[in-house]
Amino acid sequence: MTRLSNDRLNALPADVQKPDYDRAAITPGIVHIGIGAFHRAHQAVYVDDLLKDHPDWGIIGASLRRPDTKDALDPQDGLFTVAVRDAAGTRCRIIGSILEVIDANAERERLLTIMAHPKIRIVSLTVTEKGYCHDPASGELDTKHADIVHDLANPTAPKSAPGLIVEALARRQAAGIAPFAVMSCDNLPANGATAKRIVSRFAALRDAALGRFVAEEVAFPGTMVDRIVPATTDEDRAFVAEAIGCEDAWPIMTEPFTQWVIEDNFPNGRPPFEDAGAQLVDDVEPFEHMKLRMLNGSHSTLSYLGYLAGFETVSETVANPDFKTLIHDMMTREIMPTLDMPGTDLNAYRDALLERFSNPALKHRTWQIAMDGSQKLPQRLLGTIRDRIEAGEPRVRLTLGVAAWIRYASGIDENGAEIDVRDPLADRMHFLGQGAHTNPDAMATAFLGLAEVFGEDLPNVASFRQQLVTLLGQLLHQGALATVETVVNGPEG
Ligand code: CS2
Repeated sequence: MTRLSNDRLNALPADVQKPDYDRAAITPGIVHIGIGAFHRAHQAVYVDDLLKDHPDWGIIGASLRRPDTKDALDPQDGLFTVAVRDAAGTRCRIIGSILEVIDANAERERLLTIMAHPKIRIVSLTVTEKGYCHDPASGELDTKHADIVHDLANPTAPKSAPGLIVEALARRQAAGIAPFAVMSCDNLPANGATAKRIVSRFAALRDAALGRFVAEEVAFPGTMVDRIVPATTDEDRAFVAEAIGCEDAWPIMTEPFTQWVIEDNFPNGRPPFEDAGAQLVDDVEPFEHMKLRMLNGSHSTLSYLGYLAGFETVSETVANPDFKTLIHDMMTREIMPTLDMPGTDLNAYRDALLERFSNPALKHRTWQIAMDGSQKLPQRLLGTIRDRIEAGEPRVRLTLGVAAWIRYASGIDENGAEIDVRDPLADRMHFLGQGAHTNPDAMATAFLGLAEVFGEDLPNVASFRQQLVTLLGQLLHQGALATVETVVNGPEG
């Protein structure tokens, strides 16, 4: 079968949407680091909508870890399919906004040269939580992180996202070129401020004046990003090939819903993202808070409990009435009271989330969401738990989410089989869980000792610890299905 490429665009079936602009006329304005599935279903689509009228905002993508996206997209002239799925069917659209993908490991110098070019006015990021090389509990740069140690020793040939950004900014400063804005699109709390703290600290460790320059002169607009994007399977590839009449090595499968809230802080210019449906606001933090706690907090809870209960996907998990009730009540009774969102109908937001989780056409695996829990838990569940503790309010469902993570991260499932735990702390957590499956107290104590997850405060809150041990005991002795049933029908708190 022929491969998707510029030459194929005119031969696509009529129901497949394709770029409405001349790709040859597009020039780059954005470098995006972390060119994974999420970026391609989200920011790349918004930009694609704008290029007809704003052709100087094309995207150059970079991957820091693996060359697999480049390998897939190079033979396709950077084109790929976004397939939007729901119960009504699948709609395919070809996206042309990514002009090129650079493998940072193979072409680091060229990537830095491009990032330092005056035409690049935004460097955006989806490098996932762990790409920030930070301590998730405190949000500070982890100066002992292997990549940071490497980049401080080799500042002109950096490997990490903070290292690349600072080197490119230093080159621009030396050449008298205005800095680009650094736009984090990751699910981190206050992602703009967090990126700024991490990147300026790295710069200061290189050189105090460079640190001041980054802290004072570089804009780090915060964003809230939202679209559910399950990993692509071979079945999806075959489906898309049939629909578009040619082969796409890496189509992206996603849901109809998409949301992007952006702090309007781009001194060096930006495309009119609002024309493509983004919301430009002065303060993005309340939106981030809402999304991280409501959507991602529920997602993580469903993924650990669902996986343990033997459910493969999120939609299968919420098809179980007890799991759905658990999440509904967790949002309503334990999360929503911690949010300050005047003018937003949180009940409607919750109902829309439950609807999205139920989308039967999306095969979003619980195992996929379960990845990197040590990096995700602080902003998804633990911040909410802290607020509930402070308010003296019940939090049993949130704590069950944490207990399920511990149960999962210990690496053995309910049938005694090994779990493929993907997490920067996987080895340490496996060690902590070993032999502790009959002793919830010992297991909770061991995990609560992970200061980069729980901080110094939570392990000392006796009521939290106690409830965690009880729930972990139930998970270990009765299993996830029975535990969820007990919590859903049990007394509050
Ligand atoms: C998910 C997110 O994998 C995960 O951890 O919770 O990727 C989620 O699908 C997105 O944040 C939705 O916007």
